[in-house]
Amino acid sequence: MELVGRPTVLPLKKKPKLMNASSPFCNYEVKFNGIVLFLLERKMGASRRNFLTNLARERGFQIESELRDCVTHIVAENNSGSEVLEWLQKKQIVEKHCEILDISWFTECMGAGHPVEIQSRHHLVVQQDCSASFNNPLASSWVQVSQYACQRRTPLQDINGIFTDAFEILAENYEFLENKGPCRGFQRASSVLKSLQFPIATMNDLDGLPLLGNEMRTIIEEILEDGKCSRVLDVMNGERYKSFKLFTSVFGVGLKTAEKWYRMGFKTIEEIKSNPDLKLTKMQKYGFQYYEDIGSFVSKSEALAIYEHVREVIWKLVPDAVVTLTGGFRRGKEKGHDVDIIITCPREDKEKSILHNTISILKNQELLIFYDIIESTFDNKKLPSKCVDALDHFQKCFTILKLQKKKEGTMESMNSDSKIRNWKAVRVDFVIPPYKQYAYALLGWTGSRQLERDLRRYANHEKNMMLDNHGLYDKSKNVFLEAYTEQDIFKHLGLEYLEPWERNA
Ligand code: DCT
Ligand code: MG
Repeated sequence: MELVGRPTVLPLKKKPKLMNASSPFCNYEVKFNGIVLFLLERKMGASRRNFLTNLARERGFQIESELRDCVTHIVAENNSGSEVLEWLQKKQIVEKHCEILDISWFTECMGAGHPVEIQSRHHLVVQQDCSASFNNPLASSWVQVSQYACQRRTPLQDINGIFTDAFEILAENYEFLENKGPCRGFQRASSVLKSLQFPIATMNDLDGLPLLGNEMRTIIEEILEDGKCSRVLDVMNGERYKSFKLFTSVFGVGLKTAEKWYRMGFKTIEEIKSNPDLKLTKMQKYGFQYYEDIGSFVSKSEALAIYEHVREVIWKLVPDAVVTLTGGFRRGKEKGHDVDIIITCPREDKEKSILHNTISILKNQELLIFYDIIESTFDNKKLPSKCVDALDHFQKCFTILKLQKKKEGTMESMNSDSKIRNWKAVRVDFVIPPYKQYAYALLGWTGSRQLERDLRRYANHEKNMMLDNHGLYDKSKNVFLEAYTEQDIFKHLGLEYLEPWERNA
């Protein structure tokens, strides 16, 4: 049985069966128009309700003693959102567009002497049995929290960051230990919390949420009580975690190299950089040389400046080329660790020459610090990969480009070396799919990684299909499904479309 946890702002459907009169006996001065309160007597008791009613009226709030049409805010004490709903249902009230709020909002209003802004913590949360939602007209518009990120809308703003940060540190630690199972478990749990539109304030708020096992609940409970989790702090202070975090922050350094350097006893970037015996790849050499630039975030305006420059270069070569800024910036992020650009052309095979020509122009413009071209091994007859993390086979290029600074000294977090130069080294990735695969490549490169994994899992487990960055294969019909837009792909999968900024899973 899946349960639902949502705050209560109720757009309830169907015809109203409310009392029609609108405050005919309002014999006190109303100071705040447009706000009409109703205090629920249930669990509050008649005498406290009377007392609070008089108090609010003295302060100029309109309070109705019956649930009339004009009521805009229902305030309850010691009730959950579900209990209030049940009460409304019993009263056969099937339509009411109003806020259902906890007494804390009312108390804050009384303290302030005026209506205070409603925060998500003021909303009462509903735990709703989904099987009941079919019979329950109040709940029919509510969506169950799915175990798949592609069935959840996940905006950029994460109001449960205190929990998701903790889960992500634990996931990362398991990744460093190459222990995939618990790593995925924490990543998925974090992703579920990221999709919530209310902050977790009590353990009851977790009721019905998928993928939150006892281990996760214990951590949430500890954070709710202490504001921190000792297990997470221990991980963060662990030597292995600290070293892996540091080493993998260098461009070109993966888990294997990090493991090697950790075993060799290195602790700092300087130690590695200055050790003549270490054989570094070209990528790693540049990674160390521009460590500070690359390690400082790329801002959205920097990403746009690079994207627009590259697009101009490409359009001079191929005027009808499609050039799209993708990755985190397409999802609305304000900063990222790199710039992801996807390039194609509607004219068949015309995309094939774009990358090499673009690279030579960037070289001539002296903007190219480093590049590594990976040629395409894409085969359009091959079935999509079964592995949810499989990389694609399109032609691509990993680069470090020089981004000209607009004004001297405008960039923050520059080291002394980069203060003298008028450019910043930025990581830029290019991927060049054929036009027929563009929509799949765009969906894949827009991310987030968790969303991509869940799209693939969903296709496989729920639709008997195989999805990757190259295409979607329907195993029941033995056909590849064509798609020219991301909307086409969501439609093939029977999913509601998610805008890029709703994919921050
Ligand atoms: N991706 C992919 N294959 C790769 C690398 C990435 O399909 N070889 C996908 C997953 C997410 C997306 O492309 C962009 O990758 P990143 O740049 O790593 O992620 P991001 O969301 O852009 O994060 P950041 O803002 O830190 O760059
Ligand atoms: Mg990126």
